[in-house]
Amino acid sequence: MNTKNKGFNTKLVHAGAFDDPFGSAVTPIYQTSTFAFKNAQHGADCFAGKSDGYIYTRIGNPTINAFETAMAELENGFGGIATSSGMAAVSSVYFALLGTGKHIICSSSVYGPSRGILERDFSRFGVEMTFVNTSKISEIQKAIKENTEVLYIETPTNPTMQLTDLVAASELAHKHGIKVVVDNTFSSPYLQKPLDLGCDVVLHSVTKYINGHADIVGGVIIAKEEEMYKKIRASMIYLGGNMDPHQAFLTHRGLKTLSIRMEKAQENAMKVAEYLEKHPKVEWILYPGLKSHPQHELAKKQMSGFSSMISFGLKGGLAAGRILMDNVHLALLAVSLGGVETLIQHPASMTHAGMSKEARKAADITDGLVRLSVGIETVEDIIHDLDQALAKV
Ligand code: LCS
Repeated sequence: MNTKNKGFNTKLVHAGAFDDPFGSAVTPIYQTSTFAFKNAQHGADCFAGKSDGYIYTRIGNPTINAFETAMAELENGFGGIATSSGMAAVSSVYFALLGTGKHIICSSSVYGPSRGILERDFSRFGVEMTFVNTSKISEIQKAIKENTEVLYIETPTNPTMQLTDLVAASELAHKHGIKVVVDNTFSSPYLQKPLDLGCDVVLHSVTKYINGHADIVGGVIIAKEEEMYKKIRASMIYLGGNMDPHQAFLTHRGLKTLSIRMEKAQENAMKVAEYLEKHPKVEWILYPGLKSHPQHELAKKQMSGFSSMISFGLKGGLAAGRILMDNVHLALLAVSLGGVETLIQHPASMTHAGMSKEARKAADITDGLVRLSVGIETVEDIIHDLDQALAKV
């Protein structure tokens, strides 16, 4: 079915599907590493790009391609590139767009390894980098250099929930010929479409809201323009960070319910955030849906909902947070996020432990910060769980 002009929910369910010879209602798993050519000429034509046809699963595969097509339609981009993990998506984009002597500006608070691979590995190849709070457009402006190639933004950021104005950031970057890459993991295209807001590339850890069931690790990149799409796909193929067909099948299955999962999760998150905000043991809380969030107005403008990630700190800091995490029963004490189950974790000792203490401080990732990924369980149960654990603090 051609879903190009259909609504978002129709795209979630049908985009990417192709005519199956047996009429299969869902895209089958083409669990194969390679594809037979009709003859030698066909093989040569496939490699020369003169004929459509699959060659080898690292290069392309019908099951993976169905998911990539769906994601490109949902993000309003030219094409999608599915990867083995969110980090394979991040590193394929860096690999494609950076090089010796090039400079990248990156949000200071991003998922730890998205920053770590720049500091530890790309720096070894002569890539220059500046980490700034991209929610302040003036800080981006100050960081721009002659050789700046890429502006890499997470919004909202993991785990500090800072938002960046994507329209303003893209306008500024494009004036200087800089490409804008957005990690849209925390929002998903259901709530935020960076390419529509002027950005050039969007990527996801599909491990999170896109798949939504905590049973795969994966990633995807979507480029707005054909040239950029081809450049990143070529790099992904050489790096070898492709998704596999079974992973693509599961992720595409999860994707179909993105909107109803997100609606329920964010409805729950709003109630949990309101509960925590009033709790006497909570010192501070950041949730874009709360009026107290410093960028609540930007969230309303740029996103169509507030997602289900909450960061907060208790009076008593880390010691109090540890007691809370050790006493929850329904929420799993686990990293990752965006699944149907509620998760709680401590970024300074877990997801962002790889950053130096100074870098964490500069990025506002305090030792007392506790991160909650609110799931779709009965909200009274989630609140009751937090309530009984907070009573022990
Ligand atoms: N981008 C963001 C915003 C993420 O949160 C993560 C993983 C990645 C990229 C990397 O994706 P992966 O390779 O894991 O699929 N974030 C995690 C987190 O906050 N806890 O565990 C993983």
